[in-house]
Amino acid sequence: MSGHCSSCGCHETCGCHKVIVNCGQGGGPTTTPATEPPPTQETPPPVETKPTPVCTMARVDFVTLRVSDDAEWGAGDWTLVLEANGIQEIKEYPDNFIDDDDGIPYDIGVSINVPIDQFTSELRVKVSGYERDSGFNGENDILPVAQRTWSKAQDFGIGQTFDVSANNDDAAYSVTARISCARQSSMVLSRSQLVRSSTWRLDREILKLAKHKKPPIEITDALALNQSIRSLERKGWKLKTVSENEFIFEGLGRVPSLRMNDPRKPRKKKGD
Ligand SMILES: [Ca+2]
Ligand SMILES: [Ca+2]
Ligand SMILES: [Ca+2]
Repeated sequence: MSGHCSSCGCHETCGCHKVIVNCGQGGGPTTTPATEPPPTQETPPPVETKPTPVCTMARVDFVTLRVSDDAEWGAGDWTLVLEANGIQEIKEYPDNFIDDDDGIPYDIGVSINVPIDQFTSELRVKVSGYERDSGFNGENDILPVAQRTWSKAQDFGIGQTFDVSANNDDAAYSVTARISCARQSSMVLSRSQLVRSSTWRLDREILKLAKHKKPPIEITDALALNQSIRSLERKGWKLKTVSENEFIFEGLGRVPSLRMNDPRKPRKKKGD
């Protein structure tokens, strides 16, 4: 191939493809005249953000217990069974600790981490337990089951604080629980995606400036990149690492979708 170059008469450093394009006159071998790329529109790079999981580990905090019937003549002896997607923790209160006459919330202070992967369809928060009885008092009193299920569509209840309550003949109570994301997921974006998602906004900004007869700003890749990073930060996604062309963000909540083009279609003139 380099032989083509020299016979073309171009200076030595030129590449073969350039030779044919630049030195057509009179010249060198025209073996492959169609080397110039066809004038097709540059296909836009894939614009979707990678569908990484939003939260890979949810945390359910069982915060407080309120009791309106303690299942005992005096104060009750409660054992709570706390559950999130089948993972159990036991909270045992001391004897005579739970008294519906108190009318106060009792601390629970139990957290359960629930892994979330692509097969997880829901997050079920469940409370059950018993009021301890023995001897003269007979068998334990079974506490009614209080539960709530959050679907994947509800983002597994992440960010929610809520009460579950239940009652039966023996006992009545409610538990306040809170779901948060314990492990943040990451989002990987390329430099060109980040630049592109801000460039059209900056373009629009320039039009606005022109309309108000203000001096234009110079759009550079660095400026656009910086704008995108800051905009993601405002949405709760922090730039964690940059490796080669990949920008890795960590955040909470839904992965934001980046808009790559101006959603406003250019206005058509009448008659078009
Ligand atoms: Ca009892
Ligand atoms: Ca009582
Ligand atoms: Ca008891």
